[in-house]
Parts: sequence; structure tokens; C-alpha cells
Amino acid sequence: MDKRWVIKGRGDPEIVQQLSRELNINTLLTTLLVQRGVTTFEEARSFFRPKLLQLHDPFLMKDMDRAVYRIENAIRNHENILVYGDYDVDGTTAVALVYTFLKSLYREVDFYIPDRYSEGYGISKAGIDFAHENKFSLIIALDCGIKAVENIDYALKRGIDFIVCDHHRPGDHLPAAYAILDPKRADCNYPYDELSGCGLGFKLVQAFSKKNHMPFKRLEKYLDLVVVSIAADIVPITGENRILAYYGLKLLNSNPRPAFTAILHYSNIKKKNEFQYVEEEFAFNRKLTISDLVFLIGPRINAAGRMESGRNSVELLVSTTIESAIEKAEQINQFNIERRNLDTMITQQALSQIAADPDFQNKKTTIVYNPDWHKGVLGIVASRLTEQYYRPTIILTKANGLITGSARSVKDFDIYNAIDQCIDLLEHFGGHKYAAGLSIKPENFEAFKARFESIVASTIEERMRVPEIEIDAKVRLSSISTKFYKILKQFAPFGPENMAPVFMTEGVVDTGFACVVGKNHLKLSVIHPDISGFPLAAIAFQQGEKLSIVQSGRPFSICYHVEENEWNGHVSLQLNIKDIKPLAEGWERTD
Ligand SMILES: [Mn+2]
Repeated sequence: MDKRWVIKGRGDPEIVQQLSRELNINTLLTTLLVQRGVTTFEEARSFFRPKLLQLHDPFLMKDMDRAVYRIENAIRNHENILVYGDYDVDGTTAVALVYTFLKSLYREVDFYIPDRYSEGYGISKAGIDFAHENKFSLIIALDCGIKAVENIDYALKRGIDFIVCDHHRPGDHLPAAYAILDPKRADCNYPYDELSGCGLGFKLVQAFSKKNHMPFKRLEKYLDLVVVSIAADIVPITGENRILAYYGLKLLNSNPRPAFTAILHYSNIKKKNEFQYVEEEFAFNRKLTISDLVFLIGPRINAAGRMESGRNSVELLVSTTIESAIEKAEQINQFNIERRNLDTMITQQALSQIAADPDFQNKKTTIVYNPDWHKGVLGIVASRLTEQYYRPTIILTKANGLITGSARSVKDFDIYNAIDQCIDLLEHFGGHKYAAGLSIKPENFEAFKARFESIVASTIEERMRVPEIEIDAKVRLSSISTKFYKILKQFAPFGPENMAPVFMTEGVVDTGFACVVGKNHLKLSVIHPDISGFPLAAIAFQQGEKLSIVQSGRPFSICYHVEENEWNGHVSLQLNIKDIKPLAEGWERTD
């Protein structure tokens, strides 16, 4: 598929120059810093050297004092405490964190994860009934609860108090919880509002420890859970999240809890897609990155919630010995294999449905429906089809008499808005700009399909129909040196709002040995034809079809990440090429 290359603005040249002098590094590196919002010497220092001491005081959060007081009181009065969380990665890591922390101080603590299918997202009546029957009088809700106005009233009537720790946007009314920790509350002045649900759980235990004069050191062992939640929930890796992610990764790479050792054991890290070739052929060692957590660890924790119960995930996360973790991880790995098989099968069925539609080429959307598909993997399949055809996509199945499914969008197109214009045809609908869920009565389905297609067709801009590669800077190959990379590496951890930089270089040629290796990967070595310099090794994963551009003898342009490649103990730089175009083709600029 053709991609648009879009070059980011370079930032204020005066600030770039000034920062460059102060830090004594070149303007290419300072441009990258300024693009990431780092504009002063002080900001650069904390960017390159994140410190746990820079974490905000948890008591700056609205209601934190009340939350801590209520927990202290519960312990003093021997109340039963129930830690309640969502079934996804963020929810289960949050529960594991708060549950183990409290359990290390106090016996009468248990946890509860609602069933994805029978109870659904958020605080359920079934969960409250469970608490009531088992004499819990305090529920700490993590990663959910901010909109549970009715069910928290239901709990209150049964003598159960709630502490809500949620990072979702509140509705018009807050629930009648004893304390509500949510940095997105209008009346909360906490300096950072992008924490994950598990990050909020961490702030709660940080506050409890601080008030009770427990050393911060005792909390560091929970940071692996926090970084996994940050990665899986796709929150920005900025501010406080960046500090938590930095130390969380450090812990995961040095001394992970048994659960993560076990999950990695089953995920055969050598099979990661982007490094497929390198790792199948050579032994390749490197540290875990945020994207490993997204692609290897996250799906395995999620699989339990999708296929059986999120309770399994929490039990794995809190295991204290490697033996018990391996046992549970094996089971979860089975769920993940089942999930993957379902996902592959449904994707194939969806693709053949599309192939059988003679009108598909003329449409601007992808909508596929099969009453027999498993609801738990529809979102994943929708994402896959969005990648494949690059259109607003809806995948549906039948459940409880309704046609119900998941929607995914392409960059800049607001699918929530488009579906919202069909609201009169829908039974349920929720979500945000890029992802939504909906259900429709069967008799309204045809009308919905037609209206959704016509709304998308009349509102989507031409540019949104072509995937885009955002380029941080245009550079000469001579800028890419070991010294440059040594500093670039310190921009990590990479993730949303601090992505690994993409560079573009125009007018390079191959040194003559380009070839296709492994599963359609293009291996080449690039150089500027008119400037002396060393050739740089490059690999373009799954782009074997571009061999002809490279072998044409004419200069071409590349955009790429810079990486380190370790081979036989020898470390060298390698360009990981995202796209290749003949030199004549243009690019855009977003100054
Ligand atoms: Mn969350």
C-alpha cells in the first residue's frame, strides 16, 4: 500500500540553537527534543535522567486524603476489603498491585474481576452482591467506576463504601463514592492527568505508605506492573508516566516478578515480528521495550479475560514462585493460542466475505458480519482489517438477539462521530474517536450499513484514505553515527507522544548487494552516490517487492528508524526502513 510521507515541523530555530549550545549536542538532536516538548536545560536533564524523586506528591490528588483515611479505618476496624478491577491488562495489573500491597499489611483482603460477557465492563451488580454476601464493607475500584452512579448507590444501600480509582473521563454526575481519585475530574488539580488505571493504584499505595512512614523503596517492586499497564493502555509516555515506565522497564529487564518471567518463557521473544529475520537466523539479545510489552505481554494477560476470566490473570500476576507462575502462564498461553486461532479464522472469513462483495472497491468503509463469530476477538480483527484496507471498519456478530460489534478508524477520521449520526438505528453505542462498540436490532442493520457508508463517503478527506508515515527529520546519512545513536538511545522509553524518531534521507543508492531474505525482507546497504562515506546496513521488513526500486541504479529515498544490531557479539548500526520511494516522488510538510 502506498504511504504518504509527512515531515514534522522543526520547532522554533532560536530555541533549537540555544538548547544545542547549552547541552553541547547537535541541532538535529535538539530538534528532536523540541519536537517532544523539551525546550530547556532543566527539562532535558529530567528527560535524559528520569528520577523517582520527581514523582508528584500523591496527596495533590483530589480525595487522596479521604481514600487513605478510609483504608486505615477499614484496617483498624477489621473490615473486609475487596479490590475490584476491570478485566483488561490495566485493570488486572492495578488489582494485582493494590491487592498485594494491602495483603502484605493486612489479612482480610480479596479481589474481584467481573466476567467480560455476563457482567460486562465496570462495576456490576453481581460484583456488589458478591461483596455483600461475603461481608465486604469497602470496595476499592480500579480502572473503572467513575460512571457507576447507579451501582455505587446500590452498594451504599447495602452498607458498602467505594473508593474509585479511575482515569476515564467522568460523566455529568459523579458517583456517591467515599473517595474518587480521577485526575480527569474537573475539580482535581493533580499536575498530570494521563496516568493509567494501574498508575493510579500506585499513587494510592504511595500515599498510604507516605502517610504511614513506610519507605518508598518498598514500592519499587510494583513498577513492573505499572509499566505493563502504561504500555497496554497506550497512555502517553510523558511526564510522570515516563518516569514510571523508565524504572518499570529497568526492573522488568533486571529482576522481573515470576509472572513476567513465565509469560516471556511462553512468548519466545525471538519471534517478535520486526526482528523476525535477525532472530531466526542469529542469536539476538536485546532489552525489552515498551512495544514488547504491547505485543508479547499484553495480549497474553488479556487472553485470559477474553477467553475465560480475568481472575486467572491476577492470580498469575501475584504468584510468588516461578513454579506456580509457569503453571498459570501455561494455561493463559493456551487461552492466547485459542484466541489467536479464533482471530486468524475470523480474519480469513472476513477477508473472503470482502472478496465476495463485487461492490467493495467502490466503498469507503469495511463492514462485515457473521452471526457465529466470537465477540471477544472482534476488536482485534477490526484492527487487522483496518490495517489491510485502510478504511473505517466495523466487524459484527450476533449476541442476545442483537447484531453487535467493534469499530476501528483510520488516522484523523472520527468514527465515533460517524456512528453517532446513526444513533436512531442503534441500541447501544459507546467509545471514542478511533474505536467504538455498538449494537443494532437485526431489522435496522441494512439501513445502518447504508447510512454509515454514505456518512463516511461524504465526510472522509482524500488524504485520510492513505496511511501516513510521520517523519521527524530529513537528514544526510553522515549524521547517523555511533556517537549520534548513543544519545538517541537515551530518548527511550519510546511510546505514544515520544515515538522512536523516523528519519528521511533522499537520494541514496544501494551498494549493489541488495537481496530478499527470510519472509520477504529486503536487505540492503545504502550510500550517497556523490559524497564519500561509509555505507550503512539496512533492512526493510516485509518489503521484498521494493527490490526493483533499489536495483534500478537510480537514487531513491528512504525513511527509517536507527537501531543497533548485535551480531556475533559485534554491535553495529542498522537502518530499519519503513518505506522506500523512487527519488521523483514527493513528500509533505506540516510546519
Ligand atoms: Mn485503563
